[in-house]
Amino acid sequence: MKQATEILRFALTKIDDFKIQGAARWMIYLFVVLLMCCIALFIIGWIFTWKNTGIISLGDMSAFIGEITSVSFVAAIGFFGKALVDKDGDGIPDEFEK
Ligand SMILES: [Ca+2]
Repeated sequence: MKQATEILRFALTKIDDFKIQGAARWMIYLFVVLLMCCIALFIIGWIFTWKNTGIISLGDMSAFIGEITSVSFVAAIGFFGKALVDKDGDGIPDEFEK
């Protein structure tokens, strides 16, 4: 758990390096937190099911891996990555200024 908080802290300091403020920044924070919570919940649920039933659900894990490597998921990550770029430093992501 301590390692997870270190990773989260590192990710947040990396986001801090970008010149982006206001609602867009909080939207990205919210997205990252919600995404990490969903992934953690799935993994916790998967382990809980494994412990209680003794059955390793490879189908569920395979579907999960398929989902997080899917085109739409990667596109969403790419979109939020582009939303962090603010080269002129006015607080509005350059992608939204177009
Ligand atoms: Ca800008």
